[in-house]
Amino acid sequence: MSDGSSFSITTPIFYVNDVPHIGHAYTEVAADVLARWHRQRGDDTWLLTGTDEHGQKILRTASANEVTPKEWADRLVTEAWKPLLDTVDVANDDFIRTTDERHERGVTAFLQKLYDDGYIYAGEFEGFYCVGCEEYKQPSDLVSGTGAYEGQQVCAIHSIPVEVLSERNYFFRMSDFEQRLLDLYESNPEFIQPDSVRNEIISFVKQGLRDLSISRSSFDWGITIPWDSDHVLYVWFDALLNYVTALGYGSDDDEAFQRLWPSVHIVGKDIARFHAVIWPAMLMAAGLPVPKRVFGHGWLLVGGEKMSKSKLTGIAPSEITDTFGSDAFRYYFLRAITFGQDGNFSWEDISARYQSELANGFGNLASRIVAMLNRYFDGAVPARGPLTAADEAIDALAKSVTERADASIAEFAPHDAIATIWELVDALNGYITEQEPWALAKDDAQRERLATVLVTALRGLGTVAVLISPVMPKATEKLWASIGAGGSIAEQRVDRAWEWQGADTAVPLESGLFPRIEQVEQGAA
Ligand code: ME8
Repeated sequence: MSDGSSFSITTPIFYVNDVPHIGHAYTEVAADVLARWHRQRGDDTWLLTGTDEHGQKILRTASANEVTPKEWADRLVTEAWKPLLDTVDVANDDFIRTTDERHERGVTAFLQKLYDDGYIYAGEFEGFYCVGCEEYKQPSDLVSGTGAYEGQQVCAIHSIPVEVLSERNYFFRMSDFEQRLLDLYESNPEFIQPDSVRNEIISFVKQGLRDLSISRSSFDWGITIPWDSDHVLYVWFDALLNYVTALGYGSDDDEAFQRLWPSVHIVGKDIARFHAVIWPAMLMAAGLPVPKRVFGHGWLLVGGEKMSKSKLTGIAPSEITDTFGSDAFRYYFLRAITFGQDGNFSWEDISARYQSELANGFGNLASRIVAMLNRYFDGAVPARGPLTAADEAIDALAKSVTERADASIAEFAPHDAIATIWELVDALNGYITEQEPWALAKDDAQRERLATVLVTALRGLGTVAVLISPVMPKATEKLWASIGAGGSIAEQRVDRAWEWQGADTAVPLESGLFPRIEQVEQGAA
């Protein structure tokens, strides 16, 4: 990608029935790191997130709390979901709520178009529904219940009985799109990633698609079907449309839609099917372009099980950021887990990585270089003399790390990008140990060599700072000010990170980049 490409990326919009846990924060952070990286390579970047507020799950939670569903949603958005973005330092460009007027308007226009074009018809629905999943279920999706639900068929995800529905509903002709979807997956292998998710979706569609029930008439918390006010829209049909209504689809001003659609969707693999089957079929029916890509990341596991609030394994993001800070949260989850695979969270692991990779690896490197420039050159950055092979190797590595990290991000592999950046951190630490600037400093005749070593290290450090800034915006901003580089680090080009030549001055870091953690709370370990 070059200057001026557009990179529009989304997170799922989250249900407001409960407060966020680290699984939600993980999705937010992953999308934010990709967005920040693209922004810092000059792409016209747009990060969308938001909340999914209709449907029975939220209606029931609100009733249980004796408030209206809108009051409940307002409370959760204000007190929990928007604050999450600050907690983990997400720089989103927009936040859409499915109760926004702009969303309801766009959804209504979309539905009417599909109805007018014959893609929606009235029929009888009989089958199962899981309110936890907000999903229609096939008998094969159910498992035998245990404990209180012994003898009953329950949802395999929520372990609670499903509801039996028998309603007159409107249906979307999804079965019409079976072959077109298979053609899409075949002709565009990148459309669904990673391959494990892609294979699962392909085999699901190959089993045959049924038409989808898209309306409910037994409750009224949802968007009214424009031609039949007794029905509200099925919550997933409503929610998926957020990705285009946020860009102005169905309004007088759809400039953003024209410029930024299609987007890349980052979702958990649990909801990849909705995004890679129902959503493109809806778009095909409306004659709109399908998403650029659907990336289904893995689950955060706690004690080997998918972490979830309903199973009481949920950990609030602030439990981690209060101890380690938002930068370490972001670094840890993107570094420790291969993006696209499941990963176990443990307090021991985050503590160990914080200490060895952040405090000792990167933090010490930065403090040592800045301190030596101050001690030996009063913070005035000298010019480099002739380069040795060791200096040239550092310069060359900075360039190759920049290029490889950029390529990894383009492939949605932030874990690889970070591991690559750490090659440079480790090489710089090794270089300083080998070059022994403290020994050079004892000999006046080695003044030029000392300058060359420290400035070579400083340049490498600047490259690391720029490259890791989308992951750790706060620590790198502080470092950028200390090495006197000028401007905000968020304005630096990641794809040119290796070109940074060093500044004129370096001022001491007021405190370490990664303060010592005295004791780690192991509450949820
Ligand atoms: O599904 N590990 O919302 P939701 C990793 N409203 N990610 C996790 C996770 C875990 N243990 N648990 C949750 C919905 N997530 C719909 C989406 S989009 C048009 C509508 C993350 O609140 C992951 O991204 O149940 C998952 O897909 C999402 O939260 C589900 O959030």
